Amino acid sequence: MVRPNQIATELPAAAGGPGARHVAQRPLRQSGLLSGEKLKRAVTERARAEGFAAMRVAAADAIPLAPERLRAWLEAGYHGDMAWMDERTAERADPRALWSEVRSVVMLGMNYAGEGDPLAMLAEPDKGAISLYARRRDYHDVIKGKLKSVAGLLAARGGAGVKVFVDTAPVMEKPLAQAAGLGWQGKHTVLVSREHGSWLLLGAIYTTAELPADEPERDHCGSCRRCLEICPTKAFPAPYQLDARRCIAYLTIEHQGHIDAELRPGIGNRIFGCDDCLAVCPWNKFAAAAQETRLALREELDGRPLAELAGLDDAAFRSLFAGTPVKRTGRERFLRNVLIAIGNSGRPELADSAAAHLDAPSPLVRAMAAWALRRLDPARAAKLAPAALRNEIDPQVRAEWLAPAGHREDAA
Ligand code: B12
Ligand code: SF4
Ligand code: SF4
Repeated sequence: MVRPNQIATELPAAAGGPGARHVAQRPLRQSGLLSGEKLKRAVTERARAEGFAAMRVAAADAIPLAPERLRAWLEAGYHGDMAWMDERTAERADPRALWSEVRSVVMLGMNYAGEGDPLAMLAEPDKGAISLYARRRDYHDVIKGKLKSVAGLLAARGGAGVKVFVDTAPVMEKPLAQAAGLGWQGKHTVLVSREHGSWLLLGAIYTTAELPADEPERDHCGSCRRCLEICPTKAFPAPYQLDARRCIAYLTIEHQGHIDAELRPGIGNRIFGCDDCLAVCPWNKFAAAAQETRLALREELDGRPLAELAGLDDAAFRSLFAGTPVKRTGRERFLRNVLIAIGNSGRPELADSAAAHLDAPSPLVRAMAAWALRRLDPARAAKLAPAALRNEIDPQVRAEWLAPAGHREDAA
């Protein structure tokens, strides 16, 4: 998951990144440098010590199908309003276009499996379900620091240039991870590992070192279709293809505008991200719970009452979600999501929580407050509508008040 304003800061300015700077500051003692298998072994040991569950290497030219596949995905419009996915596409699809000197790509995976059923909260519609990756410290911060440590060793012991990436740069992490043999891209498009199931977060180190490449992993999905069938918003036009515009992760995290009425019921009580297609994968049975303490789950974030979440003011929102990916999305979009969950809850007692936001400064929030109230307490909404419409100038908020009862999303 990426924010456009982070792309630039994610790319180390100096050609070698932090590790290379380290090298440049010291005279190279050529005799002490490692190469080939020995260097790879030293890097693997450091990766293990930093808590990575898996590490493997791909050659820089290992994803020849990526440019065509990325182009097809973008041409289909599946990226929605993530305009940054349609920028720097040559660099994204080929590591050598991003950095001409790169020879090897070290791919690393951090296990974030939980202990219980990741979908348990979906059975409690008056509570908010937050996806597993987001109920903890932001992985970008945690993994970036660890990647720098591994890259630093690679630079110091191999005399190599390095750049580190986690999520926010034009890098196709999943195809690279498959090419390196960390796992394969399942039919849900996420990388699945035979040891860790769907629960690996990825990071990459580009390096000028020629490291021995590992074998790519092959597809082990077989005839299984579980992930495709469970998707609540039917976001897979075909196996191995995701239309992000219909994916709840995109809608609740990346999408800045109003969420289409047709898609709202499928969102249920998922207020930040979605784990459904990942959680049903049979390969998860081999996954052990995450050990990395800096990625420890913050249990208190799971299943908070929607009424409480809708009542958080800005300071309380920031304090509750400090350090997590939820905070980055901001309170306005968070409230939009919470109000959709309230509208989906089927609990008339939550109507007050919706009504409390009818006069919110943000049209995004006002619109979803009207939608939720109309679903939970149509009679009260009908009484309030004339006054609301007299004062409302935003066309999309007006449209929520004026949509015919039982409008199209109820048929979805
Ligand atoms: C954009 C993005 C999103 C978008 C789009 C997701 C997508 N599938 O592209 C949205 C916002 C929806 C999203 C959601 C999520 N994301 Co995200 N996201 C990214 C990001 C930044 C880029 C992904 C990308 O390049 N997409 C473009 C398309 C073209 O690439 P693709 O999915 O690889 O598409 C391939 C297939 O279509 C394939 N293909 C096409 N036809 C065929 C045919 C066959 C036969 C085969 C085999 C393949 C195939 O070819 C394409 C190229 O390889 C990456 C980080 C990064 N820089 O890589 C994280 C990343 C993929 N996200 C991640 C996570 C954790 C998630 C969520 C689980 C979060 C959540 N719980 O809510 C969900 C998962 C939803 C899902 N089912 O994908 C992790 C996944 C880790 C892993 N194990 O794979 C990543 C790698 C971030 C990280 N550093 O860990 N994400
Ligand atoms: S994350 Fe959820 S909405 Fe997105 S594709 Fe998977 S199941 Fe569908
Ligand atoms: S649920 Fe089945 S089809 Fe989907 S990724 Fe896992 S094994 Fe593949």
